[in-house]
Amino acid sequence: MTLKRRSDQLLLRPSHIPPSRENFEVVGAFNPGVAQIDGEVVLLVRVAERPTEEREGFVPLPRWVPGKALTIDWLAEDDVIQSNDPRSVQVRKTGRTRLTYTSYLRLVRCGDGRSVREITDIQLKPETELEEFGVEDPRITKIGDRYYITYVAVSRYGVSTALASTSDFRSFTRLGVIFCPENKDVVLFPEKIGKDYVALHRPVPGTPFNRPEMWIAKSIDLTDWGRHRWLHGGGNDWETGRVGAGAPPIRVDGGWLEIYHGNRRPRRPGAVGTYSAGAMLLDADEPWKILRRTERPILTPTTEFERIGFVPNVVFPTGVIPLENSYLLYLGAADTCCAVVELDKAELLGAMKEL
Ligand code: MAN
Repeated sequence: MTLKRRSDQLLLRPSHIPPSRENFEVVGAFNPGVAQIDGEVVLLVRVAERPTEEREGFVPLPRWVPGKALTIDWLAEDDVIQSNDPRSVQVRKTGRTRLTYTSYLRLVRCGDGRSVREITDIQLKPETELEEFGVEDPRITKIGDRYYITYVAVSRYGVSTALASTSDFRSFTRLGVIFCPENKDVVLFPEKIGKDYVALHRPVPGTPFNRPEMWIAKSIDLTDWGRHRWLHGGGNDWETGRVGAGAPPIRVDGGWLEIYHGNRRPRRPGAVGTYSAGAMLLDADEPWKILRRTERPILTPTTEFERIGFVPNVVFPTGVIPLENSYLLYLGAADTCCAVVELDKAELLGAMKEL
């Protein structure tokens, strides 16, 4: 049984965001990083856009030229392999993946966090050669008086995770790639544990020894990460495909609360498989120890906006704001929209068991 939702609210649809250029359409406004600044909830939303122009017999694949603008590589249809997954194609000659869209990040102000107040022009766009296919899926952690944003950087060199920081959500300082390909779902803990900063990350093994699973690492400066340990590999039926950190961990009684995602291994090859959310409690001082975990997901795709979209049946938690008796959990829905779900605090904490 999933948790009862006190409320769920669709915050943003792609149609709410104007395309950033002519001849492009917004296909997703999803997977938002979440922070509170000056008493207001702000989202850094992943905006995915794709070209609208069509050329008979060709597939348009967007790419940022570092230091310049966005360009489109037109590949002949015969030169690419298309699958059931609309997000990417494979280039026949090289066997490499290209995305059919490109993503950038855009700041949206949400007042008390339950509705959109302003879609701003503040953007974090791809800039470096390691970001040429897009920047995606930001997670935000306030450490001291700065906000640190981990985000996915996609390029011909693979899918890595980079770090940026800001004090005001107007200008951003890029701190470079912190986890090399393939690694995503990186979230930072909001304070040092002992002498170290701590991150959860999710390497994707290239050999079939294992599936994509959650790891934990330490750093003395937030940019050089080491002392890695394996943390969690799924185990229940809803998380047989892949697992990854969702919201940055928050401190609760007895440890750290981590709300993560699990993907059920798809039956059809090329399909994506349902994404659900679960929760785990990590030890306060030794966060590589899982004290308790939810056996069943706390959320599965149930609303129309979670079930129908660019990638159907996805709830992808990316940030949490604690209120007095509840949590506002922010999520990407169906790789298309942003939503916020309110969950009862006691019910969520009580759903985690020693497994
Ligand atoms: C996966 C999905 C996509 C994403 C690519 C690259 O295919 O998460 O949304 O664009 O990886 O990160």
